Amino acid sequence: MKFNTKTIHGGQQHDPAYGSVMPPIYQTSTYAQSTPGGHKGFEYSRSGNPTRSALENSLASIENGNYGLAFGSGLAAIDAVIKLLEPGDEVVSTNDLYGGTYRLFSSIFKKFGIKFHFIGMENASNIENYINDKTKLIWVETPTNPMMNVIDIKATSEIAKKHQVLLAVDNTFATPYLQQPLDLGADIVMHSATKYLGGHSDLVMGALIVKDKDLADRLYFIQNASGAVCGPQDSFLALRGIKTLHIRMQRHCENGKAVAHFLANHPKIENVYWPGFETHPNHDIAKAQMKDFGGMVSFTTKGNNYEEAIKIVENLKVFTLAESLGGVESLAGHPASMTHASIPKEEREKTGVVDSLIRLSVGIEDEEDLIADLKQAIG
Ligand code: P1T
Repeated sequence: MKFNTKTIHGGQQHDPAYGSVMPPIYQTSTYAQSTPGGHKGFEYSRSGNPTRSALENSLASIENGNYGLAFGSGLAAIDAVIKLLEPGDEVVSTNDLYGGTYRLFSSIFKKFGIKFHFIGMENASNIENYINDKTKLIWVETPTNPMMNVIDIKATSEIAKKHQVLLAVDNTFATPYLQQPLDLGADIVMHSATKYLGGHSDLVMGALIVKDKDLADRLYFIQNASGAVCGPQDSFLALRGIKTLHIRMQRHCENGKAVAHFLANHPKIENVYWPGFETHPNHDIAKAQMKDFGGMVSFTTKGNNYEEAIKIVENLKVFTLAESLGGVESLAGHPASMTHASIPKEEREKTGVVDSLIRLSVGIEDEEDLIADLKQAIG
């Protein structure tokens, strides 16, 4: 089955009871048993729910994995991955990454004795400088949030295999429409399904997808033991969102490209971060591992003026000033004061998250309206 067909049918079957084409929303916490342990595959909805299972099968299918696990948020999914580790273990992580992921690593798991090295991975060979016999995991976000750096997944997976450490890739920005990390050698794919997979800004959810049964069993144990699962209603919505992922992503990419080029030619704009430009430092890697370049674009204004950036995001009318990304509607954010405020100023400025940086999640509206909106807001 090819990708577009998989988004609609992958891992799915019509409901055996009445043949409903979409899985029913099994809004139940528990399931009747004829005798202790005598049930039809489900006993309690933290451990498993048929609507969530339908979603988890779809997730596994679209990422070319064998097992999918759905969580109550993207961070809950990341939390489960780090719980594979023990005190004393070390993680090599991308230095430019979602502020909440940085906060989870540096404020929660550091307390439990796990050490994180936040490093630039634009040149994958740099990763080896931080690997030692305590390293258990490489954590990669690509493209990164918000600087749109691109990391070579295949080269990173070769390093991970050589040192026998796990490689997890946060595929939130790219989605499996653009890149499929498991095929490039990653062990775990993670999503904030809140974003493009859900696609309509109406749910908060996370996902993990793996190929290996033992790893799936260990993650399922954590999912059930820690309990950060998503509910059946949200599972239904995510499943519905995934069915249009391919056509939404196609338009996100077209509009993202138009917006990136408009900004690059604007006299008041300093830098535009988008992997589709030939001048992007890892454009060749993006071209090799991604099908297109996505709908996320970040930029800075000339003079790096905080007040000017704030004025631009306040002036936007079609773009909504809001946290999050990946919905059908265009959103704009100011990472330094919003999504990445939990990273100390000194740290975030090292990776380029300066005061004038604006991040756009380019939606699927008409391109002309988006560009007219940016034009009037930038002035
Ligand atoms: O918000 P949640 O579903 O828990 O997902 C966390 C997360 C993980 N990984 C990436 C790359 C993300 O972008 C996010 C969430 N990001 C935002 C809310 C944001 O506006 O960037």
